[in-house]
Amino acid sequence: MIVAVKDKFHQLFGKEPIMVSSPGRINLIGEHTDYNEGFVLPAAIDKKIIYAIALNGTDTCNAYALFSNEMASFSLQNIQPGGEWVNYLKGVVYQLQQLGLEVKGFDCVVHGDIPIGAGMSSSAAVEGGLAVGLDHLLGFGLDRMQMARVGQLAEHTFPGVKCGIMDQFANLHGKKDRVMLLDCRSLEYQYFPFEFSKTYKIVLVNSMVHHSLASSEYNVRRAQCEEGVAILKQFVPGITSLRGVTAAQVEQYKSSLPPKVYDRCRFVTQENERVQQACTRLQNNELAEAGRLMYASHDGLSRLYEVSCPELDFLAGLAKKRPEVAGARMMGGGFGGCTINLVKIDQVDAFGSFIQARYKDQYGVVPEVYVTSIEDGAKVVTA
Ligand code: GAF
Repeated sequence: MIVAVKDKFHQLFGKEPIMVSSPGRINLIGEHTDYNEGFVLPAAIDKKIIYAIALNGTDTCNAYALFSNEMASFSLQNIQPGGEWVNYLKGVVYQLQQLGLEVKGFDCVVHGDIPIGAGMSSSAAVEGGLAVGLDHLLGFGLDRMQMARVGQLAEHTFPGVKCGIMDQFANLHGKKDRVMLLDCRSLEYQYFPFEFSKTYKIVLVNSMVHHSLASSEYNVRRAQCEEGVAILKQFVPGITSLRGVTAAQVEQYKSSLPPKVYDRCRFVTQENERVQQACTRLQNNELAEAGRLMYASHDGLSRLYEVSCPELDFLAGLAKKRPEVAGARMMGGGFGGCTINLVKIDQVDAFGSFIQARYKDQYGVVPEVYVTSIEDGAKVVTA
């Protein structure tokens, strides 16, 4: 893929670019906790976005998407939201400008193999890749957390999704064969060796469902959590997020919370506890216990947070019956996309064929199956 992107860049712009590889991410557990200042357990993976990028000495940014064979251009002055994939690029440039950095015009070609809308965060990969490329070309000297914040704010201000920091963090901090425990309040993080990779693989199963309400419902969930915090503040003084509340406290103040808000708060506080437990279990290589926490996470996402869909429930339910699967759940924002499954290495092919056949019988569609590996975060590479 890198060679194809570079060749296209030469053909279109006739000069030498730098190349950036920017990964998608998985998340073992800790969903919808990031914007509640909770815990997440993500990793960067081998699916990626590739950029070829060079400065062009003008005030215009030209971007060619190889996946759709489209050129889009925008001026550095007065950048306004609009467009599909190019909206993410505009958002990044705009947010770099907001930091007082002098962005210069550039030409780029972008391509990738992260399935769009599959919950593997192709958007954070587009954002992080551009931030890394521009930081390298223009010598901004931004650290990785600053770049993650640029991507997150780009997402808030341009596509308008009020996302947390997990996806951009994972994209920019990933390390080969390591999962990361991120505390989204302090932004402290730790890398853990991916011990279970000796016996298990992370397999993603794509439901092939893309619900258009994903972004609007995402923002609704966030608002419901904020409503919960506003109410719970009366009883737990000084809290600024659901991170300051335990699942037991949510139970204690249940009668003061509207039913949906209660469910959302219950899920988030329970999920935070699950992430910490799962982390210990994974470090001790207690996969059956870690797997149980993943199934419990799915259950909560489906019943309490209501961000699953029948297809994802079906996939998680199928996995739960299979002895070769330690744990499975829906992954990412929800309303479609992938399940993440921990599958015994020697059973990966059998599991893939089984789940494809059963899903096709049920929904008439063959789900794509991706056997992933854990890789480094976004970086400049040589072609
Ligand atoms: C999306 C968001 F971008 C993340 O910030 C996170 O909230 C996730 O949904 C759910 O855990 O990927």
